[in-house]
Amino acid sequence: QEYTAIKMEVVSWPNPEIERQVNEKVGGRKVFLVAATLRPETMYGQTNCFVGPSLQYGIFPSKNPDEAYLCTYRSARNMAFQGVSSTRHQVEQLFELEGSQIIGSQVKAPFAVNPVVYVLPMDNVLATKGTGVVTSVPSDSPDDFATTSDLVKKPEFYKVKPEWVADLTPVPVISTPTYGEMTAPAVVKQFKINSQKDTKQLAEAKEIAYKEGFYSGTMLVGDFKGEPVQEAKAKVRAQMIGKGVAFAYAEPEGHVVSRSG
Ligand code: ZZB
Repeated sequence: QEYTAIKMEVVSWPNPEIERQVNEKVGGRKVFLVAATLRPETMYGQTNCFVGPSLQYGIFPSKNPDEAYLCTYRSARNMAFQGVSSTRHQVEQLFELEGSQIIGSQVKAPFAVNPVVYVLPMDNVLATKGTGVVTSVPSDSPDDFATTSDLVKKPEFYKVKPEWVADLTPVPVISTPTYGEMTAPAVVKQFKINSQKDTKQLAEAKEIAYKEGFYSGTMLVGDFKGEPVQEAKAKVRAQMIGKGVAFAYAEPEGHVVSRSG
């Protein structure tokens, strides 16, 4: 599985204590949350970033001497075999932290209409897939739309501050003939999905949204506005990698629960 790893630079930590601990261990390197995506062409519509609140994360030095990457240990190990890390075939962890400690951070969202977004909790983040960091595009990802809707409805239940969820309105990125400019909200409605807990319907909704976006979608924003998603996808990815805000990240076969189709 070939992902695009999106580098989301930390602009602020949720409290001075975690900031102090990170600075002490990571030194002069800038810290980036690294989100694995299969849909680089949707990055214009990022509204926030998700981590699993009870998952373990680490901060790992990049081969770029002024950068460090926050992701799961498992994904850092894969990166060490893909020429991303400071050391080859070997993981050096500078700092370990739990997802709950990252929530409320602000990170840069490259290429997004919203340049800076909050890190928020998602129950369904899998430790066994990608980097454990998921960038959220509620216009085109049913999981992201269901989860952001939950957070807006019940901020105290999810232990998020109201200001963290004040600006999660989906941004139109892709138009599809069946669902218009808001594919994920339309599919979520069609499948009568009420929350992120409706995992079975969400898996089906994701398949539909993937197919519709990829085969029939047209870009509404960015340098490839008006082009079919099928053509724009690789071009946006190449631009992001060229600008140094993303890199290729592959998941070894057999270690992933891959989607069908
Ligand atoms: C942004 C995005 C925008 C995504 C979209 C999807 C969609 P797959 O197909 O199952 O491999 N993801 C990545 N890592 C994880 C994880 N550890 N746990 C849960 N979700 C994860 O899924 C790949 C997609 O699932 C990734 O692409 C990421 O969300 C999320 F408009 O990134 B995506 C219709 C989907 N649309």
